[in-house]
Amino acid sequence: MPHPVSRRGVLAGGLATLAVPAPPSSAGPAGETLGALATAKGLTLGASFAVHETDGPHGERYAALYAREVRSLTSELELKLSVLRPDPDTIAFAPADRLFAFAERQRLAVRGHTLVWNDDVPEWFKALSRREAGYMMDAHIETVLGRYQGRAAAWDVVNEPIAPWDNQPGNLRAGPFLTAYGEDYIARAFRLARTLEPRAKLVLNEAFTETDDARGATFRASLLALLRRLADRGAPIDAVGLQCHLSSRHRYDLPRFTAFVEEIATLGYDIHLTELDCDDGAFPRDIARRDAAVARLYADFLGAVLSIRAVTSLTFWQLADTTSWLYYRDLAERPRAADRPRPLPFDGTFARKPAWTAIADAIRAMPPR
Ligand code: 9MR
Repeated sequence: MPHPVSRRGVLAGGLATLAVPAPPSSAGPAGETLGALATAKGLTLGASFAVHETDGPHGERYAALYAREVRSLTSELELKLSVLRPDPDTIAFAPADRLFAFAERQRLAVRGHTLVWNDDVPEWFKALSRREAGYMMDAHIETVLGRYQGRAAAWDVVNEPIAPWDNQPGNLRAGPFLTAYGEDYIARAFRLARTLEPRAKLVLNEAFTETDDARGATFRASLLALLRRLADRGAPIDAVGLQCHLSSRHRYDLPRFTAFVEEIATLGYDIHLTELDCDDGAFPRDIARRDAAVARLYADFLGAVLSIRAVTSLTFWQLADTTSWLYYRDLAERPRAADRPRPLPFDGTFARKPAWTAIADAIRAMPPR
């Protein structure tokens, strides 16, 4: 998927230590945070976090929002191959080191994202021979897990293995890892990860399974078939991550989607909702109506999916509208637009939106884990 250069450029920031101020009054009564509500039900609640955001003008408020509202951080950029390995001779650990340090200071868990993804691969890596790419996959997993051993609660070991448009057997995504080892790259990555991380939850993370259309149906069927093949081979996978980038442009059949989630659960996996947000581009322009429509989609979706006890973790893709990938993408594509995406539970001033209330209500209503 595309990534605005502007976000990359700022990743090289220094090792600033952040003093996190007391929560602002908008935090509401003590304990009234999404993280606390979820913890009381046995659900881990988190959000993706981009450490360079803490260097911006809103850095302290951004850090405070995370420290207060969530229990877990997913690295949005810091552990990706393109960030960690900008060229063959460099391993750029500084951004990920900062992220782990922040999480540990705030006593937040980390979801490491991601070790093996046939996308967002740097150009030099794409030029490797098959053998070299295979060697590098193994070395990358060993290097990254070796450095952060025992410090992440979960790892998205393999991200987005399915891509029907690549026309590969099993609808697998093409790329250097598939080329190097064939489908076995997936089981191999998990086996290797398990040797270094005996306790962390090892996750296979996938996109596009949610919608009620041909693409959603293909992703659901392909993922279930892949999970069965991986189970047959004894791949040490603990949980399946469903990204859940919801959109105003798509239709959802929630009974059908929850039946699919139940089927994953019956295969013996936990389910992590890993990247929840809502692209509101096709909702009404009026902000009150738009926010209400986003809140309704969150309420309907979470009301259905959180009823399944095998869903043990819920992560938003960022928390505030103005740090969302959708916001940055819109800024790049429509620099002069007056309206911007509002996909998340907090607005650009980090105040709660109706979506926050809808999410809180869904967590209050769900059965405990
Ligand atoms: O939000 C992320 C964006 O800032 C990056 O530029 C992009 C490429 O690394 O990845 C985005 O996050 C993606 C995630 O890693 C995998 N699922 C889809 C997410 C949104 O594109």
